[in-house]
Amino acid sequence: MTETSPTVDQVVAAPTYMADIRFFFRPEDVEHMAVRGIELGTYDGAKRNALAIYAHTTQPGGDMPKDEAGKWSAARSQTFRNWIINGFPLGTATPVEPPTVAQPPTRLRKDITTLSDAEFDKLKTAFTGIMARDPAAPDSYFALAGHHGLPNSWCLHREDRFKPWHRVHLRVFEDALRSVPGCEDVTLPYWDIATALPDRLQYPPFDEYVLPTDPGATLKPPLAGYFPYTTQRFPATDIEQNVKIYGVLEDTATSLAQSLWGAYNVNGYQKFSIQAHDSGHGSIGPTMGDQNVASFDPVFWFFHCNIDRLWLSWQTRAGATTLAGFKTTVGPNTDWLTFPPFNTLDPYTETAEQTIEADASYDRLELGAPLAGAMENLSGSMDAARTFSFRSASPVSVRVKGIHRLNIPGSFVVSLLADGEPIAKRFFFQPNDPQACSNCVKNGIVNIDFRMSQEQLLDRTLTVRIDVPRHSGEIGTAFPIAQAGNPTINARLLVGEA
Ligand SMILES: [Cu+2]
Repeated sequence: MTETSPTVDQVVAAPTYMADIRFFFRPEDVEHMAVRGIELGTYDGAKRNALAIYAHTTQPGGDMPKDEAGKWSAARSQTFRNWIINGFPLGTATPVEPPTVAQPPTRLRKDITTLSDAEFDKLKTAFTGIMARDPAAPDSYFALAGHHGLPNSWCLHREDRFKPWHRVHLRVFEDALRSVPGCEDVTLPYWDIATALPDRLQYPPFDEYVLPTDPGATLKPPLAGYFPYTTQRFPATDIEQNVKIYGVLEDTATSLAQSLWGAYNVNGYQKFSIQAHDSGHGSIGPTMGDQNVASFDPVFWFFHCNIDRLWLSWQTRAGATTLAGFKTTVGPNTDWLTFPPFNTLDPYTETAEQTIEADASYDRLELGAPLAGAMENLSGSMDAARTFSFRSASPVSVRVKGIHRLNIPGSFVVSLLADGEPIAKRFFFQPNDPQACSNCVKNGIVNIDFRMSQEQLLDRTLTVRIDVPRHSGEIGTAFPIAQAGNPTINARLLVGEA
């Protein structure tokens, strides 16, 4: 990987995988051993093969790596030995300086509020250009939005390939913008959702989109209800309020502090960034909150550009901007990343592993606070060989676990109530008829995680409620919990290695 260890070559008494050991293996070493079926590039691989690694790399006599420059120093071998003796601690990532890229990506994406008037005019020309194309043309706005929503619904949400799929989706859309005459160098700007909805997105062609044809008509059976259709958004002040109510910025901050990419639906960067994404969708409007049509609202592209920027921010913090670096943050299962057909991103030809090294750069990444210290790797359970301690500041994870989302007719809101008063809410983004969405069906059972402080919960009675905002019939929007697959509520005090 291009990232290098923050520690100089000296013995580390209490090394961890994330802070020290993962930097000991060069991409060429990992590749070289992978062909022999020996995995060095992940935590599990390094742990499993630790004794053999130690024997083959320790001098004198160690025969790996083959080249003189790659030989391990006595200090490195001792550090590795300490890691084995201490029981292979995983630890947390120590944010490293952004790697210097030999050739920075040519596409620089900027904050939409900072575009010059000329740049903004060009962006308008590009959007207007693709919106005016025949909806049947593959590079029309209608067709490209239809990759994500109706009629194709190829988008991968709530699964491991969510971020890779959307990274390609954005680039393909940007390519279409660039195919408009005079817009060859245009890039898609982002809207930083931590700031109010920019004025610039509240006027044509960015305020709304009128569907030129029925996106449900070509489905078998046809899906009614989306034609005629004009995208709808909440007023900017409501959006700002919703972003707060749904904890979008909290989940984003939690995601950026994670050491590990994590497993889908369970932990790590993924878990909290997907939650923040979903809640962002729900904050913006009825169209953005409905997976069938969200991508037709022009704000979708600026919102998702920001999601991609946040992903690159996390990658940079966690030392995960290269494929080798990224793999050190992923758990034992990397099939979704590298093993066909589990890594495909239909309809695009790229596979998940090809999206890790970003093809665009951003004028600003979120590299704030955690850069000063370690990131976190908190969990509700820990290897008995490791030491941990409870602190009064330890957060509590309240997980609403096992929600059968396919039973729920549309996007929904999960609220955590203490003594009957909502203390936190999260929005879950899905189509109105999730049973008809094949990607949804593959991940039908989901969890929502609330990360709370102990004071918010102590001596209070906790309950959960599910609402479906688009249903506001006689009984209101409440959805019977029992019909959502009888989810359980798990509360766990989160601990890290002491
Ligand atoms: Cu989205």
